[in-house]
Amino acid sequence: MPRPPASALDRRRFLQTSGLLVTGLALGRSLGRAAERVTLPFANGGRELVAYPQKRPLIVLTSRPPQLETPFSVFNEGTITPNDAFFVRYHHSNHPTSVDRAAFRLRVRGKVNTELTLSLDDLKRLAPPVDVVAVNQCSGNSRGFFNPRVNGGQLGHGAMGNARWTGVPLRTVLEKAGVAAGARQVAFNGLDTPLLEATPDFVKALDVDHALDGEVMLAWAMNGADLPMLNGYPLRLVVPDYFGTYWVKHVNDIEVLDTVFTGFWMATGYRLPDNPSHSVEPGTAAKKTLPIARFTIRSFITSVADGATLPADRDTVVRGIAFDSGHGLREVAFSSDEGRSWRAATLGPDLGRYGFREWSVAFRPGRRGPHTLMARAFNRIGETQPLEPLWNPAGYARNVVEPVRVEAV
Ligand SMILES: Nc1nc2c(c(=O)[nH]1)N[C@H]1C(S)=C(S)[C@@H](COP(=O)(O)O)O[C@H]1N2
Ligand SMILES: [Mo]
Repeated sequence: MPRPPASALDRRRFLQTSGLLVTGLALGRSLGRAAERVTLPFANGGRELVAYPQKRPLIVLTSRPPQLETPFSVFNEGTITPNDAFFVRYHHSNHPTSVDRAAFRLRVRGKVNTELTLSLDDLKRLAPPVDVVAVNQCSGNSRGFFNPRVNGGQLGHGAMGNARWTGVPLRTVLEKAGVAAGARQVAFNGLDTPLLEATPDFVKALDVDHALDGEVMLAWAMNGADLPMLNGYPLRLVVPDYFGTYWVKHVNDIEVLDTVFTGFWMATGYRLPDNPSHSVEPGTAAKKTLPIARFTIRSFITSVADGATLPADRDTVVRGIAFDSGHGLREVAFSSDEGRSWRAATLGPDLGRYGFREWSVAFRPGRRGPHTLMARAFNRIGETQPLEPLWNPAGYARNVVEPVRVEAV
């Protein structure tokens, strides 16, 4: 029998495993059977799948704080990631497990002409809601594949997802407050707090021009429903084509600054080598760093898993997804001969330049035996994925072409 844990979220899980809210998974556990498990394809890749509130069973990286990754097969089911399958990342174990919607207030303060305190209804009345389809991806997505390995959560490819976000442009809110002359950055804080006094609160900042670009959004809905609690209910920042670290959840405090923000999660954490490839010689440190910002361009084969068997003399439709840094995809190239020759895949519907784009290609092996499949995306400004991995000490922004080995029979 598990011991009753401290936080409300853990308590709910405790009740689940105690049989009050029995799921198939919990039942399996309470009968002493092994929980559902997966093995990610790197050393120490064994993981448990657990269903948190509002979530289907997801791959657990850590439970305090919750860090859950999406099983990769979900990305083959459609280009929109369902809310109950969307990954979860927290830095603090003190994260909200319930929020009183009516009592929630967003404060806008600092270098503004008028400080604001807005309820969710005030926010919704400010302007007609806007929508954007955008990928949210953790900086450390795919970190487990780094070689040499690096410190940090050893994630597979599941710390990403694509959703339709609904909210109000941040610009509308900042313009209502009136950004004072000389403003440099805008800092964002949410309801979660560190467990230990020594841990710095999770606060992120954007340059004022970026915050006012009309694309950055304060979102209350995801795929047409309220944000799931674990994805930031009731309000989060959406920063299209920027890594997830900027997408502050449960955001309730916005401060306009006339300085560059110096908090830990900007000045020390989430930094990349300051050079054009944002990489260094594997195993070395960077001399100069800068805050991580935009996504690197990526593509994945989703319909065929590494080690799969395919018919040798029939077509198989190989499908996948691709996304870039918001400039728009130009092409996804496909290779079935380890990158010696490439041909263009067919691109699926365009949901906007910030979302996943589906692609597909017909592949007939022609001979029995092993084949290596690869996808490589190109965007409109000529960016593409490297064929050899780039390395940085924090294990961020991986975007190498990921080969899939199949056996034709
Ligand atoms: N309040 C708060 N917001 C946060 C974080 C956090 O720890 N606290 N983590 C950030 C990071 S690093 C990522 S990758 C995304 C993940 O968003 P998700 O949990 O909705 O998938 O949330 C961001 N927003
Ligand atoms: Mo992240």
